[in-house]
Amino acid sequence: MSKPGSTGGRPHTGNKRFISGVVEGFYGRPWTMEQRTELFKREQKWGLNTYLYAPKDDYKHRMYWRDLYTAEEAEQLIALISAAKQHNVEFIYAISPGLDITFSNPKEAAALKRKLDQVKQFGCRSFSLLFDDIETEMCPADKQAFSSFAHAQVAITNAVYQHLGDPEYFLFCPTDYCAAFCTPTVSQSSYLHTVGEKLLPGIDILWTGPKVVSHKISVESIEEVSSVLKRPPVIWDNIHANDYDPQRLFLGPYKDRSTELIPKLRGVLTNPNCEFYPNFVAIHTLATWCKATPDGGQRDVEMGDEEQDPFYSPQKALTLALTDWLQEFLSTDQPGGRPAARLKKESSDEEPMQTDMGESSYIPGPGENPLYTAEPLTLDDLKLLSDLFYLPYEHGATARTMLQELDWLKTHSWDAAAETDKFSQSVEWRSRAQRFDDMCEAVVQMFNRLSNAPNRSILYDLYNYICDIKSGVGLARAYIKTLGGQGRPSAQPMNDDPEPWGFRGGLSGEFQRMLPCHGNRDLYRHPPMTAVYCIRSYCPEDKMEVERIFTEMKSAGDGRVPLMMQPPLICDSLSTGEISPSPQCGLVLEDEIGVCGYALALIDAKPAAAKIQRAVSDSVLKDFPSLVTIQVLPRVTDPSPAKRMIGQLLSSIRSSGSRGAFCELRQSDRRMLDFYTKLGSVKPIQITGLPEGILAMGTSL
Ligand code: GDL
Repeated sequence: MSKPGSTGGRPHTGNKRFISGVVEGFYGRPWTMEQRTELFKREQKWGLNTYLYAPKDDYKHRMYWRDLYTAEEAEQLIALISAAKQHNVEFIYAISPGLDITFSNPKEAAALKRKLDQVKQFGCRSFSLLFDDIETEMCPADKQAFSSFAHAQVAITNAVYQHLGDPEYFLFCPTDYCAAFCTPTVSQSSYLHTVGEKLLPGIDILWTGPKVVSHKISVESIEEVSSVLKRPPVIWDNIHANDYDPQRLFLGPYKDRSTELIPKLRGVLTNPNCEFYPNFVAIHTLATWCKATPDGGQRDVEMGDEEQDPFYSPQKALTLALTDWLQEFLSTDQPGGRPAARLKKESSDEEPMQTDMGESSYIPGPGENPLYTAEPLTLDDLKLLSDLFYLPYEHGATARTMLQELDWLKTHSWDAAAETDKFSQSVEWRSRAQRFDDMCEAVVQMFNRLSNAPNRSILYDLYNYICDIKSGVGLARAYIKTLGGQGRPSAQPMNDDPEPWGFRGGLSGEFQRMLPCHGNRDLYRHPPMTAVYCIRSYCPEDKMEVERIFTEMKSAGDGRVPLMMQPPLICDSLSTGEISPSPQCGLVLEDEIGVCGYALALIDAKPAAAKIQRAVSDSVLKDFPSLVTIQVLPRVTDPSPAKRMIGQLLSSIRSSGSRGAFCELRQSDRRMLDFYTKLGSVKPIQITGLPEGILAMGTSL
């Protein structure tokens, strides 16, 4: 590796080389020795120079930090350290003694030195002490010996640093390693001030930015912390870390850190996804970023856009990374692997990427099944994959479009039922539903091509995530099909007895959904609703407004039959105010214009039936003794207020002891018909003698 002071074409801080690379610092299964060696190769190829060994759940890194390595472990570490050297990568060995160290006990300092001496014997020259994620309260012995936690940490770190002979690279991770952890602020943090003043100047300090997972890191924030620490920090960047959420993976580009930061920092180490292979983008784009300096690189972005970094475009860096990654997907990693030979050729002029004409190749005879062939993965597939698993605070463009479309299709679901020739909304709804379906299909196709890719190691690291997104998208797709009236009952996500993949997320998902704030931190924020609705109890003064809505909707229902000629419904007398709803069984919906809907019920439907001389058989009334009616003006495009009202009504009816409720509908009233159908629990029922064009639906309570 380059000697101190040599820059390897990369930026300087003072006369020191800019530290760039990877920290294996996440919780969970550590990478294998083979993966780490592969990492060193990549780092060298892409111009990164450092690897910080800090796997949180490696026993001897943290939990049993005092224990020395066995001969077998030593052999592995020696090989690893030597592999790093071969690839010009600085291997920094980190230890995390903070869970239980007693700072004031000389035996503890001795144990730490003994352990690091052992690693030094393995050929390691660079070290790090980490005090992140630990209890901040000192034990009584330490309280007596040190005036603060910072003093305790600094004392042991300085002692170890000097014991090891002032290594060229020695990193310290403070307990307050981001602005959010500082009390009260970065500039007023006595902890950071002590660290800044007392830590020997040859020791560098790790910092994650404003938060543990920082969305953006600004130049000003780095200037502020540097002045307190009295040195520029090394960024421990958690932008691609995914150890805190098993459903997330980050395949977006390194982003929202201006390249103006580079001369103000001592270095950047990314702590990426727990899965090794999917880190191709995280590390490749960081390498592109590190090279993007006024002296080291060219301008990467057109002049004139103030918002953009002139030397680094995340989009371009992503495309570069994905283009290289595609090649890796397409090369087999299996000894004797065959798949590339059987990938369908994109054009007949092209040679297959790899031929496999081994003895075991089976050639189907006449009339036999042709061999299975898989479409090769494309760059567009990888772009889509990256968009679906982008960054912690941002979805990729396609993911955002899919969420927007789903949201629109949901809020305009009533348009789906509108008659095409009458309402242009329906045409729009259907074409947007088709577009959404196409986007879902692209996800499925991407999944298929990925799962046939020759490189199985990358696939296996991605597998759970791509299955998860495929299922999530599949549910949304089935839902939109159902709204559009094309859903097969078995495909309906909300049927009575769904398979376990119809209710996703396990217990943790259930906990989340039960919390009132569920979803309010979703990355896709709902566009502000234009209307605010209020549901309140019906009172006699609402009679006229309710009747007005009833008349308006009746005439909108079937313009061909004059109002007077339409046969009455049992519930009409409720809507016209001739019969009052039962207690707790009247609701009115208001928006900013005024009353825009109502829901009324009778616990006992008989008097209303009698009023229009409709004979409803006793057997029907036994199962469905109560009657409901609901109407909402077309300006209410959001179906949820109507669902709320019906839910509230049915719950009042149920608490009165009724076994069920029914309603009558005009067949021409497609909107209400659609509404009840989509509720799922309300089903058509047979009532003999209903006039033509009228049907009944009921629900048991
Ligand atoms: C942290 C931990 C790190 C973990 C990351 C993301 C630091 C300094 N420490 O706080 O080990 O991977 O969060 O969960 O970042």
